[in-house]
Amino acid sequence: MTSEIFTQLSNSLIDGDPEATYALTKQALDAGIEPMTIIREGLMPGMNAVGDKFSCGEYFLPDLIIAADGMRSAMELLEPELRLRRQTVESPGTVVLGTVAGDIHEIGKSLVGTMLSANGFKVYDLGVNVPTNSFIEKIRETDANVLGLSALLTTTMTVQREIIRELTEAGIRSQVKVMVGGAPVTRSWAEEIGADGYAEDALGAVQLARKLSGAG
Ligand code: B1M
Repeated sequence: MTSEIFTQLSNSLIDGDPEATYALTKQALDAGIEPMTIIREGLMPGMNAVGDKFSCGEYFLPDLIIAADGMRSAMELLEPELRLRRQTVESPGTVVLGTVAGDIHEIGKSLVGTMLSANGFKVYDLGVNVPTNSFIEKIRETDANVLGLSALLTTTMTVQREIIRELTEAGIRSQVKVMVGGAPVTRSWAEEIGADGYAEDALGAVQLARKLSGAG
């Protein structure tokens, strides 16, 4: 039953049926499946398959948009459940988070934000297509100790590097640890641009933010 529902969930994204995605997510939660397992085993494979079909020209932009609608409707159900599973009481740190300028991919960044909040971090999520100076202003305003930069496009990964340079120019590089992520981002890219860490997924982002905050 469990693997069947994951296949159905994945197919509902591939078939562009957000109502089915919502209903199946609810069914999986009602069956007692952990929200993170639903994301990892059911939803991510579906989104990746949609991305692959887009890459090879089988799917077009409207297909991406409708798949994102399905994923968002599932997240409406899953986010409160993830928050309920909050694991710590004392805040390990403050994170300013956003998707870099020129990039409007939201879902993965928001999932990272939800998981950080669920693990006690104070999170300022600036949204998508965030101008560099907005990151800098928010770090100054909140005294954040971690900056999380998401980028989903090879063309916007380079903005992560620009932001790190701007932090140095603004004289605040030493106050904040920078973690980077997003589908095209790699550990070696993070090293190349002078980031303090790279996380592959939302759970990894929590572990990394804890480490960068000296909490784990
Ligand atoms: Co876009 N898109 N998209 N898209 N899209 C990708 C990223 C792409 C890989 C699809 C493909 O061709 N295979 C491709 C990028 C190719 C490249 O540059 N290498 C692509 C493209 C080309 C584009 C457009 C340029 C298409 C066009 O207009 N011709 C355009 C760009 C718009 C822009 O940003 N300027 C575009 C637009 C869109 C939509 C708006 C339609 C929609 C996004 C809707 C939204 O977010 N509200 C969309 C979607 C849905 C996708 C795919 C299919 C799915 C992304 C997603 O939500 N995944 C994607 C294909 C793919 O990723 N396989 C694709 C689910 C999400 C939970 O995962 O975001 O990877 P993800 O986040 C993960 C990890 O990456 C990580 O943790 C998350 C959870 O595990 N992570 C972090 C993310 N941020 C992190 C930060 C961290 C740490 C970890 O620390 C700070």
